[in-house]
Amino acid sequence: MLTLFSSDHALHHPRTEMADGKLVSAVEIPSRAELIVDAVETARLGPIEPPQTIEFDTLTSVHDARYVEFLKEFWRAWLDSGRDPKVHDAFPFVWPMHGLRRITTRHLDGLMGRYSFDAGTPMGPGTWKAALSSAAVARTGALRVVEDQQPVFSLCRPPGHHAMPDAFGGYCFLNNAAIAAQTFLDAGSSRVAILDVDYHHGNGTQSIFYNRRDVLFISIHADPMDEYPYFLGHADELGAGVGEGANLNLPLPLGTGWEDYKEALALALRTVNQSGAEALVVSLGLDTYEGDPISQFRLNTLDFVKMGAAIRSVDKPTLIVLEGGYATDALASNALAFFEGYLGG
Ligand code: OKP
Ligand code: ZN
Repeated sequence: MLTLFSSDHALHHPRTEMADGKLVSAVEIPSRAELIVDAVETARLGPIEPPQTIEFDTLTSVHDARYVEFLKEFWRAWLDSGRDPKVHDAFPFVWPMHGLRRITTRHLDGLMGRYSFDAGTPMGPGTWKAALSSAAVARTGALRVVEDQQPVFSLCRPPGHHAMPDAFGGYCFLNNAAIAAQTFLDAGSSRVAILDVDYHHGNGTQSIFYNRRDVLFISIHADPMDEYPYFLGHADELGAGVGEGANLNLPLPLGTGWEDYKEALALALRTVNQSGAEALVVSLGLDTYEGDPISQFRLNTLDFVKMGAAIRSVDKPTLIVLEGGYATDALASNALAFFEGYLGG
């Protein structure tokens, strides 16, 4: 299996994030991707290649152009506003909600609030370049699936599934899975399914395609009544307009283990199989692991073998896109376990 990877991911290296009323150590850190790429290499899963450059127009096929412009110009604006160039974790802290106006301000704090939805997603000098490389890894992955008619692994970092049409959050800036799905459509697929198995609901991916029929979004995740992102990912969100019926959320209780997880996965896979989709994008989060530091499901390493095997039963051109997973001591083995099951190793 081909893996796409860009070392530019490491240009985004947050040290801290806002949580529990204080700054705590960041968990979405460069070693995540390094551990997985090393494992792919050591296990000889196949070639590891860099992505092609990605066009601005590709980004704006799923994101608002002014939002993408904001991300691109952020660090320059930070410096121009006279702020500390040594700071590398910048956070928004005021948002245009609850009747406040969604205005694009001159002040950078206003701009950051306009284009974000949480305070847990640090931005620094290299964030844009890293996010761009991650999107390119996803896009090139989809192009290679079309070209080679083989499954491909896009080893994306930073992750993407929380990134909204016009807002960053949840460690995500550009929606890699959405860009991949759109790439399949542009290459001729009439319908694409996205299966999101990250522990957290993919609110960004859902939002991007909520009013569309051509992309079916299916997500298995911790119940947002009890878990981030709280304000989206509930079972009654079914899609809207012509997209009604093209969105399926399968929230599960905190503490869920494989016995219950596999039932939800079977339902999700049946839905994918019956959807008429001509390609599949898997948003693969490894944070459903029992030892994940910020998550509360109970899958073990062997369960990832079973998950990989179950997902492989879908007979469609498939791109696997990396999302979350923060247990650095187990990321390599969990990724390899998934691919062992997926590739029938
Ligand atoms: C990104 B992905 C924990 C706060 C949680 C957001 C989690 C984003 C997860 N102290 N903050 O879906 O893995
Ligand atoms: Zn997650």
